[in-house]
Amino acid sequence: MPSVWAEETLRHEPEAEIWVGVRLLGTEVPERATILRDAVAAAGSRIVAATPHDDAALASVHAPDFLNHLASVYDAWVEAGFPTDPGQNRVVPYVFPTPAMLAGMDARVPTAIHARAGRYCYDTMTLVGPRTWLAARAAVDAALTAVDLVVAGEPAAYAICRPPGHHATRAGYGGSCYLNNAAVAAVALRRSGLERVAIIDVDAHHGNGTQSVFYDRADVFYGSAHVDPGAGWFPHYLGFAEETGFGDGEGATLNVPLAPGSGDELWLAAIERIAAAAASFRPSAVVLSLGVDAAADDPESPLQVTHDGYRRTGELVRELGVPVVAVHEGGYHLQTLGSLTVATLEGLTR
Ligand code: SP5
Ligand code: ZN
Repeated sequence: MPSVWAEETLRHEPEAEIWVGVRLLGTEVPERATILRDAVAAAGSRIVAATPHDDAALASVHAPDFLNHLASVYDAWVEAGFPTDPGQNRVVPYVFPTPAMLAGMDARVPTAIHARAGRYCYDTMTLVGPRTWLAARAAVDAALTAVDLVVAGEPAAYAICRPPGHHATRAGYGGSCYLNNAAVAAVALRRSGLERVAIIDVDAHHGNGTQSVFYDRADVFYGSAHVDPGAGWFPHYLGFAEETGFGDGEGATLNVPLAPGSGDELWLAAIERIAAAAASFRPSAVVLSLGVDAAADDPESPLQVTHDGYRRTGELVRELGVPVVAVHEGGYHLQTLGSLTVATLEGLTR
C-alpha cells in the first residue's frame, strides 16, 4: 500500500502548548512524521511524494477569510513586534469572541493582530509559527495525493499528515489542528464522482471539526469512537452520543464515547457499531481518520487499546469492501506510534 510523504510537514514547529495557562512542551512534534514514514517504509510500504494540489477541495471545506488568516497571521505577528515585546515567538491568542463575550451581538473585526489572533482559534494549545501554514498546506496535499491514488485504482492509500486535522472547523483551528485533511479528502472523493463517502475516525479524541463540516450533509457519514468528552477530555464540548446530524444530515453522524480506561473489548464493540452504520450508509469509499492515541501508552488519552486492537480496527474498515484513504491524525507516544500505525494499516490491507 502506498504512503504519501511531504517533507514540508516537518516545518511546523509549535515548540509548546499553553495548557491551563502553563507553557508545556507540546507532544505534536515534527519527529512524529519521520517516525511514521520510517515505520511504514520498513514494513514495506511504497513511499510516494505528495504533489501540489489547487485549493478547490480545500476552499469547499474552509472559509476564505479563515484560510487568508492562517496563511498570514504569523507574518503579521512578527511585523507587530510580538517576538521581541513581550517576547512571544508564536501566535498565541488571549481573547476569544465566544458567545459568553458577545452575548448575542456580532463580533466586530479588530485591526490589532493580538486581537485578531483569537478570531479563528478556539484554544491556547495550538500555536502558529513561521512555517505552520507551509506544513498544514503540505499535509492537505498529502491527503489529496492519497485520494488521487485511490481514484486511480489503489484499494488503499495512507497519507502521513502532520499537523493533524480533525479538530479544524470550517473557520476555526484548535486541538493541534489547522486544516482538516480528512474533510478535504472526503470532499475530493465526492468531487471525483463518488456519491457517498464515510469518514471513520479512530483517533482517541472526537473529531469535532470533521463532524461540524458535514453535520447537515446527507452525502458524507461521520462516525467516531473516542474518550468521553464529558469525562474531561478534549474537545470537551462536542462528541456526545446525542449528536446525530442536522437537517439532511440527520442520522449521518454517529458518536460512540467511551469511558476513560476502556480497552480493546469496548473499543472494538464501538468500531463494530460504527462500521455497521457506515455499511448501512452504502459508501463508495472510506476516509479513515487514523489517530493512534487511543493506545495504552499514549500520553494524551486514557484509553487502553492494544496493537491487536488497532489491527482489528483496520480489518473492520477493510471488511466494508470499499477503497480507503487513511489520513493520519493523533498519536503521541514516540516509541509505539509507528508500530501502532503499521498494525492498523496491516489490518486494512490483509
Ligand atoms: C489530533 C489530536 O489528537 N489532537 C488532540 C488534542 C488534545 N490535546 C489536549 C492536550 C491537553 C493537555 N496536554 C497535556 C497533558 C498533560 N498530561
Ligand atoms: Zn487525538
